[in-house]
Amino acid sequence: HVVVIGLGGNLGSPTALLARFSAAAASLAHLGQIAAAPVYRTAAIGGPDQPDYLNSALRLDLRDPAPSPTELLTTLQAIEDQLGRLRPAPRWSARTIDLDLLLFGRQEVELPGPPALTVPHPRLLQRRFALLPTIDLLGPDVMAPGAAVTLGAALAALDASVQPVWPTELRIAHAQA
Ligand code: A4P
Ligand code: MG
Repeated sequence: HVVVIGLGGNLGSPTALLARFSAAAASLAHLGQIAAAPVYRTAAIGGPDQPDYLNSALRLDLRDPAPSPTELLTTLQAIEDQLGRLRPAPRWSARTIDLDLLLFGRQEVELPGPPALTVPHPRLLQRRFALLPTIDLLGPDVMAPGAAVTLGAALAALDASVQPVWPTELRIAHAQA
C-alpha cells in the first residue's frame, strides 16, 4: 500500500513547524519506508484570517502487517495530540499540525466513525497545497481513485493566483526504519 499523508500547520515559527513535520515522519517510520516532499509556504484557504501555512506530504510504503485506513487515521490523530494540537478548535482555524490521510493505495473509504474517514481526502483535488506535494511524490499521471482526472490535470485546473504556493528551502528530516 502506498499511502500519502498531507502535512500542514501555521502556528509557531517555520523552524518549529518543520520540527513537527520531521517528528511526525519519525513517528511513522516504523510502519514502512518514508519519502518526504518539499515544503511549501501557502496562503491560508478558508476559515478566519490567519497566518500562511507550511504544507508538505509524506509517502509511506506500508509494510506488512499494514494498518487499516482507520487504524492509520487514529495513529495520525495521536501524533497530532503528541505534537500539541489543541482540540476542539473551530474548523479550518490555525493549528500547530494537521495530518490528513490523502490517499491509501487505490482504496476508496467512506466511514461514519468515529473517527469519520473519507479517502481519498474529499478536498485533495481542490487544493494546490495538497496536490503539489502529492504530485512531487507520485508524479502527475496518477489517477485519484474515484476521480476521472489525473492529479496533474486537477492541479492545472486550479487558479494559482487564488491559491498561491511558494517553494521553500526547508527539508523534512525523516528517520528510516
Ligand atoms: N476525516 C475524514 N476524512 C479524513 C481524512 N482523509 N484525513 C475527519 C484526516 N481526517 C479525516 O479533522 C476533522 C475530521 O475529519 C476528523 O474528525 C477526521 O475523523 P481535523 O483534522 O480534526 O480538523 P480540521 O483539519 O480542522 O478539519 P478538516 O475538515 O480536515 O480541515 P482540512 O480540510 O484539513 O482543512 N490552508 C492552507 N494553505 N493549508 C492547509 O493545510 N488546512 C486547512 C484545514 C484549512 N486551510 C488550509 C489548510
Ligand atoms: Mg485535518
